[in-house]
Amino acid sequence: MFRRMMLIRKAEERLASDFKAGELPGSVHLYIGQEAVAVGICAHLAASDYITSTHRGHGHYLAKDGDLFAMFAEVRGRSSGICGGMGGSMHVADMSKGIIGANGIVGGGIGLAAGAALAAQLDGNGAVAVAFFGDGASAQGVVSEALNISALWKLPLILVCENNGYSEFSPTKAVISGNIADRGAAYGVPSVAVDGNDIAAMWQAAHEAIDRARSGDGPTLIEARTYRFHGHVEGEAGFLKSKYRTDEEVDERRDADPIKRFAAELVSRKVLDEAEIEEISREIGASVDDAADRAVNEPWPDVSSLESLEVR
Ligand SMILES: Cc1ncc(C[n+]2csc(CCOP(=O)(O)OP(=O)(O)O)c2C)c(N)n1
Repeated sequence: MFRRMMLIRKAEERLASDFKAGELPGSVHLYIGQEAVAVGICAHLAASDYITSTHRGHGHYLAKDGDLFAMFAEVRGRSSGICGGMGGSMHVADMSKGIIGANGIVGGGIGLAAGAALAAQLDGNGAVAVAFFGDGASAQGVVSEALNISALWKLPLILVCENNGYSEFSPTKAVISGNIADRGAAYGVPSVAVDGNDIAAMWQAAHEAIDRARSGDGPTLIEARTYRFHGHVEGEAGFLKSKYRTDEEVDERRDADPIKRFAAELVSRKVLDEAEIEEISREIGASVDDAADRAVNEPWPDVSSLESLEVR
C-alpha cells in the first residue's frame, strides 16, 4: 500500500510539472494528499470489482491497478492512451480492470456504480462496486437515490465521499449542510466518518464495508476526511482573482500528509528504515519518469478513429 500511494504521488507530481511546462492539453485535477483513500479502499478490490471515479481520477485509476504508461499517454491525448487519447485526464477508464471511469460530471459516477452493484448482485459473482465522489458531489440528488435503492435492494455498493474541505473554490461548510456521514442513517445505511489521511483507518473502514457488501448485507457510506494539497485544478492561480485558502492553511495541513504519516509509522514499527523509504521513493520516481517520457513521443490519434472509438 505504501508503494501504491507513492506511485500515485510521484505520477501526479510528474503531471504537475508537465502541466506547468505547458505540455498537457485540457485541465488536470490532482489527487495529491488524498492517496490513502483510494489505496485503503482498492487494497480490498479485485479486477472483477468495479469503481467509478471523478474529475480527480488518476489516484483511483492507479490504486485499482490502472496502467501507468497508458494513463500518461491518455492525459497527453495520444493514441496509445487507455481510451485511445479521446478521454484525457478526466476520463481515464479500463473496463478490463473494473475501472468504469473517471467522470467530468460531478456526481456522474454514483448512479453508474449503483448500476454496477446491481449487475454484480444479479450475476451472483460476489463482486462489489465503489463510487468515489467529493464533498461537493454529496449535495447531488443522485446520492440520495443511490442510498435509497441500494439500501432497499441490499446492493453491494460502497459510497466513498472524499471530503477534502473544498468544492472547487468554496469551503465545504459554505455549501454542505450538516455532516455527510450522517446522511446514511436516514436510509438505514451503515455510515462512518474516517480520517482519510490515515491509511490504517481507511483500510479498516474499507474492510468492514466491503465485507458487508460481499456478504449480501448491502451498502455502506464512508466519509473520508482528507485534504488536497494542490489547487482544484492545475494553473488556477493564473485565473483566480483572489485566494480561497491561505498558504498557512495548506502548510499546516501538510503535517498530516498521508504518505509522511505512513512512512513514519513504518519506520517506528521497524518495517522499513529511512534509507529504504528513500530508495522506494527513488525507484518509483524513476519508473514514473520512464513511463511519462515514453508517452511524450507517442502518435496522436487518427481523426477517423473517432467513428470506431471503443473503451476497452
Ligand atoms: C454536474 C456538474 N456541476 C458542476 C460542475 C463544475 N465542477 C467541476 S468540479 C466541481 C467541484 C466538485 O467538488 P467535489 O465534489 O468536492 O470534488 P473535489 O473537486 O473536491 O475533488 C464543480 C462544481 C461539473 N463538472 N458538473
